[in-house]
Amino acid sequence: MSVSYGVTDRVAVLTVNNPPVNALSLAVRQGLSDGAARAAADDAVDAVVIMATGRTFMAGADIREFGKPPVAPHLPEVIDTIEALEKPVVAAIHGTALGGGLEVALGCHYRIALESAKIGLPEVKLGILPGAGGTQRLPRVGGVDNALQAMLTGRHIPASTAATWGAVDKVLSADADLQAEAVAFAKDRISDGVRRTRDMVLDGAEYGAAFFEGVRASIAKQSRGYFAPERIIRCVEAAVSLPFDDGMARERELFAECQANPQARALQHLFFAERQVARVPGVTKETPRRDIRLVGILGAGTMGGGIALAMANAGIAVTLLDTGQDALDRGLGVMRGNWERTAKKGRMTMDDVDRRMGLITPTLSYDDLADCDLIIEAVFEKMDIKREVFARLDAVAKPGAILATNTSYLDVNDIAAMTARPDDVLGLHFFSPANVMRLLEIVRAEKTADSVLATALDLAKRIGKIGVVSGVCHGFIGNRMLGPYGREAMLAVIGGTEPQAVDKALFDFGMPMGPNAMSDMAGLDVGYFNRQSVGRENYETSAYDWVDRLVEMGRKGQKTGEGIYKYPQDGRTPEPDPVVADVLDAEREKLRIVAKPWSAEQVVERCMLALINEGAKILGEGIALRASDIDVVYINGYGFPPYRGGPMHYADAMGLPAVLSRIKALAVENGPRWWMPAPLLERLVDEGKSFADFDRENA
Ligand code: 3H9
Repeated sequence: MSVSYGVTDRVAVLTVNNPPVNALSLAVRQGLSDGAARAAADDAVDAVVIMATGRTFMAGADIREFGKPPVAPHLPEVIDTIEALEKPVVAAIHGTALGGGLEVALGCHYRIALESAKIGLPEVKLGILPGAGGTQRLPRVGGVDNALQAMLTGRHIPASTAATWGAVDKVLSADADLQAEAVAFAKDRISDGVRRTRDMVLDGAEYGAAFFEGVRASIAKQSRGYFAPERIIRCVEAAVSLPFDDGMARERELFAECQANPQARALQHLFFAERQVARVPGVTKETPRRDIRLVGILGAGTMGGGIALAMANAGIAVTLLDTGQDALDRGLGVMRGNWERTAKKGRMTMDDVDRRMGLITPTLSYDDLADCDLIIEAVFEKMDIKREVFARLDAVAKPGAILATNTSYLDVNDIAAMTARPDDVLGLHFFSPANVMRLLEIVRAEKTADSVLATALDLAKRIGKIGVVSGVCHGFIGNRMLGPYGREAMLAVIGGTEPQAVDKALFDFGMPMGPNAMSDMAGLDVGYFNRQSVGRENYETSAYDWVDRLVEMGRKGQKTGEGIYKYPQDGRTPEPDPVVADVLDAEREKLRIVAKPWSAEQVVERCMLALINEGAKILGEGIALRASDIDVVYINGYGFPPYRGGPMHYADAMGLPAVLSRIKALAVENGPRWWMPAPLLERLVDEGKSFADFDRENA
């Protein structure tokens, strides 16, 4: 039974039971509808409570039903039936009342919630909008500004905050008996009668065109490229200017527009992709985990310091080792500064800052790492140094400690072989700034034990990261794909496209910044040294020789004030530099290249096809477990626009036959060296399949 019906003290209690999150599947909608009708007709009932069992109130519509033909009763009708009851209806909320779940609660006449509960309308994250009255009812009960904030950010709002908005009538202590309290509350409402949200009148006078223009301006930056936010604003414009039923009709129309937009499919793909990453062969609930209480970090620089911040933010104690007192002091100073800035913004107290600093113990001695459960090295990216570090760690670490390298490119099998315990070794590749970026690539080496991998996956969750497992290869999933993408961008420049035009094309596609600006930010010398170490025969020299000239001129990017761009204003805002144009001209002459600018479409197409083809190779080689894992990596680590679903979903949306035929055409135009189609891509096209099919078949 998805919804049970019981009567206590003349109050009907409808209890939803649809684990794991009580999504509003067809059976639940039917159950609620039937339950409401039964309560209406039941002479032994004067009031109604709607609640849910398990870990949460209803967390929304069943996302798995999206894209399938809708089956009645539809959620808006179910909610109308509940709201129309002549007996007071109380929603009793625990866990999270999200999306359609909150919309059910808003259709009830009253709402009570445990202190630990949260409410929210996170549809925007799925590329849609609240489509069961949320856009019309939340502004009425919670205020227009609050409702807009909730719907545009998708944030979860604590019950106590929702109570200050008027969206929750009573907050109960977290350990209260919710059902008993709800029944008592409902009985007390019998004399008050029903209170229908649809009948609440919104005073539209305050909310004219200027107000909504202000809202649009305030979200312009974070919602760049997204389809749903503008439609949410239009729904709220309707809420303040139209009668309830007309507002509902407008919501229906705009909801359908969102559902039909490819962004909805992309974002819903991402929702499930982010939940798939934790499914890893060899790791089950039963796989033993190791206890991580104390983490050792080698290197107090930007990366080590960022990892230490991430650990301490999650309440995990850290022993931070560096080779000199100055480096340690500098690192600790940067960390304190980081937290103090957060405190100044009001997001933590100075006591929190002190508490977190108290979790970090600096040291200059390897011996102090002896108690650590996990040790992560973030030292200079050179194999000789890593080898030495791991040999020393092997000597001091306690038995069972996990040894991790934060290398971005180096062979984790080789690093593991430096120890007598390769099964305890893995890669934990954080992205800078490590306390901010959500991605953590977890590199499973040949001998990494399942328990080590399982522990790393759990730890990722504990520190608020999304952990994606990668096999061993040069650059793992993300940086390996970045290579061909960057190559095409740099070829566009030497081919005659201005750096700012290349950057604009990819920015307009939805990337947070273009590859030239990104290279300047990361430091042009990083790639320079990497190219020197791999050797000229292993990369497309014409793409990068002009960049190497800049580095040799001392132009290393933002840190030297000049790189591909110059930065005279504030050290961060790029401006084109005629000196670079001269360098490019000289290089073109040397290479006998006649400058012919690429169009924006050409830039985007070649960069994306390069990314997709490399992704397909990574998938075919088994470095990534799923195409959707690659999407999660690229969105969370490299700023790929979430509303395009990641490079592999983007390829599926283009159609793999079209992708393959363009790659083959580029191989003809430019030679096969960089454009050999990935064998997996060819196979999938032969079989008439997509990357999503590949994932389904390999699940
Ligand atoms: C909506 O309501 C539209 C309406 O306005 C209009 C209708 C007309 N459906 O996240 P977890 C699965 S749109 C189906 O790991 P947690 C999830 O895939 C919806 N399945 O747990 C996973 O499955 P598996 C608006 C769902 O404790 C399992 O449940 N609502 C749904 O970390 C556990 O999930 C939302 O966007 C769903 N709605 O977090 C809320 N939700 O085990 C989406 C979850 O097979 N949900 N699953 O991998 C969440 O934000 C989190 O799941 C929640 C729990 C916070 C509830």
